[in-house]
Amino acid sequence: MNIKTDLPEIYESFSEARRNGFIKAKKLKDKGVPLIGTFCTYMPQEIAMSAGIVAVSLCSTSDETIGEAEKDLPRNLCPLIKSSYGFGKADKCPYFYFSDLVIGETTCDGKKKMYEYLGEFKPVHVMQLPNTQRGDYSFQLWKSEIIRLKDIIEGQFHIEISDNKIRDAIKIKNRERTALKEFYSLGKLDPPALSGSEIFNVVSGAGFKFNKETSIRELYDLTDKVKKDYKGGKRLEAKPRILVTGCPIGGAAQKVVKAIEDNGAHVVAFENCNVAKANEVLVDEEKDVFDALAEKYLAIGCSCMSPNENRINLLEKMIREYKVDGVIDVVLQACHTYGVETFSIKKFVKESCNIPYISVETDYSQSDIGQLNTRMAAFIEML
Ligand code: BJ8
Repeated sequence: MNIKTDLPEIYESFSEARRNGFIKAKKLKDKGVPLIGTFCTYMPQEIAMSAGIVAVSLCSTSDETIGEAEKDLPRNLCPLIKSSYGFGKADKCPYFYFSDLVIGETTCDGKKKMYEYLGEFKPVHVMQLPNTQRGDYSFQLWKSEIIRLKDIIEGQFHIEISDNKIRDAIKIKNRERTALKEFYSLGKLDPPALSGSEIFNVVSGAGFKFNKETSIRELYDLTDKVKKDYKGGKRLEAKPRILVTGCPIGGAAQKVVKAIEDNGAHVVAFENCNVAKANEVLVDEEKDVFDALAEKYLAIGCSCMSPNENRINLLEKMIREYKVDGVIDVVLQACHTYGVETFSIKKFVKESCNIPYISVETDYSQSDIGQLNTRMAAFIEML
């Protein structure tokens, strides 16, 4: 059953949000609203929101500008990094074009070195992210970097950001995360109510809805509609249930999700940044705002952290809650941190959760689609 056609227009509005957002971004700029471009989940969006600035995720998910990037960067580099740089260099990303400031973080080596070059096309501020979540010194460094970000935004845009404004932004962002979680938790239904691609498109699209109140309302409307239809008997055929983890998989890398779905399984859960990694944990609304933001964002379980226990903790919880039959770990070509981490994730999934695991390395080209289909079919066959 293709449930997509039965979903309300809201579904389309989320799926198309990134493209429709180009015009909205221009209108906001025309009204004098500043835009900040971001690349990573570690960027504390509440700081931008509290200044009345729109934070938007920059183009980094297609191979369109990789050729341009490879004139300056090594070919054997993660496609996400090459794409990010290429869009900036070629000036082909409307969000990059409209951004007054770009925020990067010292996550992986390739990204932090790339930001040095990106600074030639736009003002770039790089937040110094610690490489470990352990120890008070890491927490204090990250907290001071969040305060520095606030100071830089205040200086560049001549805006004063009060603690109360940050607290208000924390509350809105928490409400958005809760609405997103209500929606993507529909993946827990067994048999599923909707496909993994549909879940993924809505959650990714929400990042390009600049009016958070409207977005939150639409997410609840959509969740209610799916639940009502499910009770009425609209459900997908039962198939093996897959959790996808690893590198971000938006845009071109979504081909992996398609290959899973085309070869007889459902993706019911996404641990990646695009879905759970960013939204599962809320910001504490009672604490000092900088303590609370530092705590939430530093706890993100990305492979650039050493050790990275929080990824394992989230995986354990999701494998259990979503009744997962197999885990597929997606590694973008030349991503060393996620690549090296496949060893510990495989061990954890197979030995502690007793379910099958496979890792796949891919890039943004279409050249490995045949190979992806073969590998996914073989993996799903044995579930
Ligand atoms: S918090 S996952 S968005 S860093 S895939 S560029 S790590 S070589 S994207 Fe990421 Fe932030 Fe982590 Fe999330 Fe480097 Fe690997 Fe490329 Fe990566």
